Formats: sequence, structure tokens, C-alpha cells
Amino acid sequence: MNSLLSHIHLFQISFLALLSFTILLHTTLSYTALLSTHLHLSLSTALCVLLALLHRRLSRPYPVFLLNYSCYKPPFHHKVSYEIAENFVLKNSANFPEKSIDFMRNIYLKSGLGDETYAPPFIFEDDKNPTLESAFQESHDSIFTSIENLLPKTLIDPLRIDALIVTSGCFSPAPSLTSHIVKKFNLRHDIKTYNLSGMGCSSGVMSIDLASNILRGSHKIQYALVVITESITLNWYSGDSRSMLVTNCIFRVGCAAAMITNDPTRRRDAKMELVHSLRTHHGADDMAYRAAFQEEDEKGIPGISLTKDLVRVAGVNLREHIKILAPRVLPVSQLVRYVAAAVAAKMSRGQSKAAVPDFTTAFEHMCIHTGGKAVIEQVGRVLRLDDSVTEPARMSLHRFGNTSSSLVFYELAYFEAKMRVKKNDRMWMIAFGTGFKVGSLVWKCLGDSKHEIDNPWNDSIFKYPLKV
Ligand SMILES: *[C@@H]1O[C@H](CO)[C@@H](O)[C@H](O)[C@H]1NC(C)=O
Ligand SMILES: *[C@@H]1O[C@H](CO)[C@@H](O)[C@H](O)[C@H]1NC(C)=O
Ligand SMILES: *[C@@H]1O[C@H](CO)[C@@H](O)[C@H](O)[C@H]1NC(C)=O
Ligand SMILES: CC(=O)N[C@H]1CO[C@H](CO)[C@@H](O)[C@@H]1O
Repeated sequence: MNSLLSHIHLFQISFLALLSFTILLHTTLSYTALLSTHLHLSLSTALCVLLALLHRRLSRPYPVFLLNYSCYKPPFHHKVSYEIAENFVLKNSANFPEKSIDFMRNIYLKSGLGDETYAPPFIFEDDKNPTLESAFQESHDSIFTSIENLLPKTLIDPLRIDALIVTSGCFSPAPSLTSHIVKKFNLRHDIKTYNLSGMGCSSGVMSIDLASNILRGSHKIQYALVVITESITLNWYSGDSRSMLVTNCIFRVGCAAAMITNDPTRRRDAKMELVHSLRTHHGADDMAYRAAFQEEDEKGIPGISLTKDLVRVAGVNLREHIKILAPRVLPVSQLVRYVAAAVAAKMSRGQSKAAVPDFTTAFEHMCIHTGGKAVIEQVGRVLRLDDSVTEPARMSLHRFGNTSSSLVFYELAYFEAKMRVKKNDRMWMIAFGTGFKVGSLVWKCLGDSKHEIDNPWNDSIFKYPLKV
């Protein structure tokens, strides 16, 4: 960092020195030797151009790398099958109507979740009460373990972390989760911390975008630790309103930690470089705003209600989002075809199908939001992707459930466990969140995937992909 600083200072000083030297040279010489003026003029112009080029290179935004990441895998005994979940519901609510149980069973069986997803710790305790203490236990287990696993992989001392970003959608205690991490890992007292809450499932993508914004413009901040989690303990819904019961069926425990850096010398040992990021917000529209909402049911029991519009909202807003993203990522030939098709669709006044760019020409791999089966299917429909492209999303849903904002990293781990990543491959992470938000990250892979012992899929990858 210091060397970079002095580099820039040295450069500015030499720039000024050279500039004054050329002006001086130019003026004195033009008096004495009129004939050679031309020569000096072109000499000084060349020098200025050279310096301007150098200046542009040095003042260019820094590159942003994903150095390494880790995904939390809860202990083996926290796995839940449908039987365990149902058993829990029955014990907890003695007079739960039979039809609500049937409804949940139905949702669960159609949800695409397997029998190995992980439930929060309180489910396995004797009194089964979602207390604040058990919410802390869930967050601490997942956050601390992810960071402990990540640090040795990045080979950096925790004291070198300059910024810490934590995102947890629904659980926002005081002091914040960032403080819990600073305390636990004894981080520096001048660390910049950001805790993001209430941003839903897309906040994993949003927090990487935030990290990149901080890192691109600063030589003072070099390493940003990003922790992406959700605590579902206090979101466990105990009433019997249908739109809220859905959440118990699909929300599961998960957490990811990522180390992001702008140090160009780490390119060699980084996993990926961030090429683009895009966030769009559709909250001005009523239906989009209400699609997933935390509220109380008729009996005053709080929960997150998912409306029937959710899937449609995801589709409509995805279309808006890709209109902005496509020109930035598509190869020219595909872009031309897309524009031509869009014009044709417009001219035919809805007679022919809406134009959809073929994103498989822009990306080798896609980590598609695994919020739920219907959402994955909707993305596949809107982008006209075949099942092989949505496979990682469907398999992540089956193995880990809806882990909210961290889900795109479980998918990245799937690609790696399957050894599918090759150097220079392009990877797209796309996520949706309450609000309603759509977020994209576009990465360039810097190396081939290799066997990693702590990949969260390490004990189950051989079972996947499952046949539908
Ligand atoms: C990331 O961590 C793993 C260990 O889990 C290590 O094998 C790998 O070399 C690290 N870096 C990259 C770029 O994969
Ligand atoms: C997935 O879970 C998150 C919260 O953990 C929720 O906001 C989101 O609506 C869920 N996705 C779907 C499609 O249900
Ligand atoms: C899988 O990774 C975990 C750490 O996340 C490790 O404890 C375990 O030994 C690994 N298992 C295998 C089979 O590699
Ligand atoms: C932006 C944001 O979510 N800030 C939160 C950080 O943490 C404190 C304490 O937990 C909250 O009160 C803030 O709302």
C-alpha cells in the first residue's frame, strides 16, 4: 500500500518536473534556434502524450478480485427432512388445523428441497423456542465458522482487513453483527464496517457490489471481508396463514464469507475478477414492492408473507434488468441479433415473441437465484435457458434450500465441485430480493477449478445432478 502511495507521489512530482522542464526548454530554445522549433514542439507534444497516457493508467480504477470464499456447512445433525420439520410443527402448535399441515406438506413436496437441508439450532433443542439467544447461536455458528475457514485460504493476517461488510436480511441486533465479528477476531480499530439489513436475498450480490465500489476508488483500502448470511430463527413462523407458512418450508441455514481485494499483485492467486456489477430497484411499483413482505397475520403473529405475484414480479423485473445488462456483456454479433429481434417485435406490435438475448453466448456459467423452484423455472422461461443451465440452481435448492443471500456462492461451489470452471470463463451471478431488487455480478475466472477439501458439496456432489 505504502509503495503504491509513494509510487503515485513520485509520479506526480516527476510529471510536474518534466512539464516545467519541457516548457522551459521550449521557450529558451525557440528564442535561440527558430529553425528547430518544430522539432521541439513535436518533442514536447510527444512527452505530454506519454505522460497523459501514464497518468491515465495510474489513475484508472483498481481491479477487484475475489481472492477466495467459503460456504458454511452446518453440523451433520442439523439436517432436516420433511418428517423432522412436520414433527416440530405438530409439537409446537397443539391445535394446528389439519388443513394447514396438508398445505405445508404439499408445498414442501413440490418445493424442490431434499432431505439434507439444514435447520436452525433451536429446532433441535428440547424447548424448541426461537429465542434471541438461539438466533445469536445460529448467526455466530455460521458467521464465525465461515470466517475461520476463509482466513487461512487467503493467507492474510486479519489485521490487514481494512473494511468489513456484513449483510443479514432480517436479523439486525445491537450492537451490529459487524461488531460481533470485530470483537471475535480482534480486528483493527480503524476498520470501516458496514452492516446491511433488510435487503433480502439479493444482498449477497449487493454487498459484493458495495465492496467493489469501495475498493475501486481507494488505495487506502485493500482488503474487504464480506459476510453474507441470514438468520431464520426469529423468522420462524408459528401461525397458520398460508402465505407465511411457505417460508418455513423453504428458508434454510446458510452463510458465505468472501475476501475481496484490489491489490493487483494478488491476481495470480485470486479466483475471479469482477468485470461488471449491476443493481436495479423496482420498488416504485406496488406489486413489486408487496411481493415478499414482513407483516403480522390476523392473529398478530409476525412472519414473511410471499404473495402469488412473486414469480410474475421476478419475471417482469428480470426483463427490465437484462435490458440494461445485455449491451454491457453480450458479444457484438449477439447484440446485433438482439436489437434486430427487438425492433421486429416492436414493429409487429406483439405478434411475434419478445426478443431475448442469448446469454449463453456471454457466460459459460450462471449462478441463478435459488429462491424457490418456481422462481428458477421463471428465470429459465424468461431467458429461454434449457435445464442444463439451471441445473446448479436446482441442485443447490435441493441440497441446501433457500439460504437467502448466500445462495449464489453455494452455486459457485457447485461449479467448482463439478470441476467445470476453466481459466477465462465468464460467470454470471443473478439474484432477486425483496423490495423488489435484481442484482448481477459478472466475473472472469482466473484459474481452472481444482479439488478443494472444504467445498460444501464435498460429501454429496457424487449424487448430483439428480434426475427430475
Ligand atoms: C482457495 O482456497 C483453497 C483451499 O480451500 C485453495 O486450494 C485454493 O488454492 C485457494 N485459492 C484459489 C485461487 O483457489
Ligand atoms: C428465500 O428466502 C428469503 C429470506 O430468507 C426470502 O426473502 C425470499 O422471498 C425467499 N425466496 C422465495 C422465492 O421464496
Ligand atoms: C468436507 O469439508 C469439511 C469442512 O467444511 C471437512 O471437515 C470434511 O472433512 C470434508 N470432507 C471430505 C469428505 O472431504
Ligand atoms: C444499514 C443498517 O442496516 N444498519 C444497521 C446496523 O446495525 C444497527 C444495530 O444492529 C442497526 O440499528 C442498523 O439499522
